[in-house]
Amino acid sequence: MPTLKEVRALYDLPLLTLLDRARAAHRETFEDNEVQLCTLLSVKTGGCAEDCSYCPQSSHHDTFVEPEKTVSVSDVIASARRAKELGSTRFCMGWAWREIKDGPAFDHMLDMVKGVKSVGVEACVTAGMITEGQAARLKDAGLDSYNHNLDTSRDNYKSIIKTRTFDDRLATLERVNQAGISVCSGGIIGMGESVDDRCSMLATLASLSPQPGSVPINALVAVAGTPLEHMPPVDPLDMVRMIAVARLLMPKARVRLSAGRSALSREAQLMCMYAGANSIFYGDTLLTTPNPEEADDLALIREAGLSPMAPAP
Ligand code: SAM
Ligand code: DTB
Ligand code: SF4
Repeated sequence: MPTLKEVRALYDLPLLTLLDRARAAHRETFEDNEVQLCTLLSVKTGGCAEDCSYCPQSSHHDTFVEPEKTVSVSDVIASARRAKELGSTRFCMGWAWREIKDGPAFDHMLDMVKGVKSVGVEACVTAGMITEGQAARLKDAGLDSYNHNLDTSRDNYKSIIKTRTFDDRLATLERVNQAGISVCSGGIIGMGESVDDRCSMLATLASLSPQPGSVPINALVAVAGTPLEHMPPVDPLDMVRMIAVARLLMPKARVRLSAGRSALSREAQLMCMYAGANSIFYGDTLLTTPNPEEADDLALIREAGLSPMAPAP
């Protein structure tokens, strides 16, 4: 595991030196100028039992999100098909659950994964804690990746979430890895954490074996009614540093410039990509909060000469 001191030394490099190093690491593994477009769909929205301070879907906070009826298997597959037509090569489905319970809802999840795979895109699920048996069944259904973010450092975890522990999180990631599903795990900045908290989270992510195949870096979307609603906006250069350090520590991972893009200028987004981000969520809504309009993203991609990642043959 890289030590906190080592990670902090990277984070504190002069920004342009950090960018040079991250970019060199990036180009060793990835196609230059390529960005993967991912579509997010909230299959089960709101009413979650966990108390994550940042989350508008927690039943502990009174926000604009109202619990909604779960999306049907056929509607999920139809939206994956639409996403592919629009150029996405990865389809990420979210459930506002603390954990997966066996039964009809889990059986539907398996059918959704099979259906999404048959469309010909990568399938990712994020649905809270899972057991060994459930991870094995998801793998059999063809799931490529399971998202479960560490969100913050071990030390800061208790101040953000009280209904589960950092070790619960790591145990789920271990089960995902054991089942042979690629781990997608990252975190959020802008929740009042220190720079050491950010670096410590990245050190833990980089110490997973194997390392995550996908690392989403989110800037907090401060939602009215959550305990973090008054957090000041993230400095875009902090996103750039986080992404560059993630790229250096996990050179083979797809680093995703995730929530918070609506608050970033085009220049800041491009700087994040220069630092090693090679994926964005594409579509005007994340799970429940706004994301840039498709047309604006397409214009940015075109004007910067980026190419959306091509679908697997
Ligand atoms: N319930 C599952 C879980 O927590 O693992 C899956 C869905 S949850 C919404 C997925 C991730 O979204 C969280 O781990 C968190 O990183 C991110 N997220 C949620 N609310 C956010 C916010 N307001 N700003 C930025 N990221 C957020
Ligand atoms: C991730 O790290 N960010 C995405 C995805 N993984 C599931 C979700 C962001 C959610 C932002 C708040 C919302 O829209 O509800
Ligand atoms: Fe529930 Fe996930 Fe939101 Fe936490 S982040 S409240 S577990 S939906």
